[in-house]
Amino acid sequence: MNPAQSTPAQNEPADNHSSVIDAVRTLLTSARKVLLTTHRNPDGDAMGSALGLSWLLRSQGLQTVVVVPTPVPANLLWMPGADDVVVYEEGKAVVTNDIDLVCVLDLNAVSRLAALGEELISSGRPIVNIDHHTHPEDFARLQWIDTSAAATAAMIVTLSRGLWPMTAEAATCLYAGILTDTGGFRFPRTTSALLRDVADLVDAGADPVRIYDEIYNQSSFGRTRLLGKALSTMELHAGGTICTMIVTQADLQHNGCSVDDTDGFVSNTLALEGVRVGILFVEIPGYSKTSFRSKGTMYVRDLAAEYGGGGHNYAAGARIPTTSFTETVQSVIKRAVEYVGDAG
Ligand SMILES: [Mn+2]
Repeated sequence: MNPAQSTPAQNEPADNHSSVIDAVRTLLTSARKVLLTTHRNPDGDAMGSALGLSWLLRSQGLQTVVVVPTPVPANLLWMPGADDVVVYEEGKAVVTNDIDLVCVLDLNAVSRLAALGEELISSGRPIVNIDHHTHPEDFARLQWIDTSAAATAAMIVTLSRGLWPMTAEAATCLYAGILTDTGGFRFPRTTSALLRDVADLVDAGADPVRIYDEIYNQSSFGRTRLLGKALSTMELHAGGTICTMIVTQADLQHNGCSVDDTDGFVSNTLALEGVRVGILFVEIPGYSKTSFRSKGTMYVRDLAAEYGGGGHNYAAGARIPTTSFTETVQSVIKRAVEYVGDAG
């Protein structure tokens, strides 16, 4: 039983958050033009929360612009508003004079904005941070952090309730964010309250069949072949409680894939009976993009943090510098075995 599920009140419209939610609402509704942004390599929740909030603000007559530090992945380009998203280019200013508020979504550290973060901070504009990751940095004027939220998109649903009517475009984006961050309503924090919110999104026009199809049924042939290769590298450690998976540069090139194509691969490690920790290593020149997943009473956030990474208790990641990818993989596995042993 995970901690979030054992306390049913945690995913209710949180009373302990109500004053900060009110403050966020006040800041957002008093702005004229809001720049919304999210983390590099944006995922479904990053794009879903940014675009979803953008649509809601626009429905209230505000102007918005969504800026991302790195391009929107191909399987999210269908999202309403994705065409108008600005991909940040260093040296090309995005904080124009008319922007009076910056809203940073689904991230807890300025470094995850890459070079865009520096421009936002130095612009001096007030920053609102809405996020559900643990251990947030203190970089915003106003921070609303709810680590019990299944997705940042779910926090936007809470934010809008009783304030702004849900539109079909916003509902579609927010549904996509919740769908992806819960792994299709399977991961911890998939509470009854969340599913009621999701039902409201469907009532407002989100189409579960179409959204699933757009996100999950668009794999290229190369990506599925790459998954096959990755599955064939799986190894068990620590008495079958750790499962590792490896994707090399050669695998990516051979199948015409980029690192984004490995998104979601790691969840296969937790599908094995007895496995409590899953690790995916993707070889990038100079580092290993390392994804950690866990279940039950095992948390991997602290393990990722040992390598300068972070994330959630059950889903975390780190970019681990490498001189030899193979040696890095072996040393992380060794440490993970100790980590699982320590946790008992
Ligand atoms: Mn998220």
